Amino acid sequence: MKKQFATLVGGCALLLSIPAWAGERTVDLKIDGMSCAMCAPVAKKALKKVDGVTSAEIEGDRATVVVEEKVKETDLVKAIERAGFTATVVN
Ligand SMILES: [Cu+2]
Repeated sequence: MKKQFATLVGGCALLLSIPAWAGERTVDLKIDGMSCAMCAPVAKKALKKVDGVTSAEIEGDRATVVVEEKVKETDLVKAIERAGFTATVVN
């Protein structure tokens, strides 16, 4: 019985890690100006610093950012620009 409960909790944690739950949405950005391997972590850090950003993943020149409802696309673009890159919203 105890073991079953643990499995259930584990399952819930997994569900919560899926971005598309209430009050949040995913914003895809195309980032220009990332010229070396160190750029992606810098851009990722900049995105994560924005208030209301739940997660930011960068792959190639694309960033997938999970944000709370209050976050505007322009907030993300500005954060990227402050970090020295340019960003365009893809979706
Ligand atoms: Cu770089």
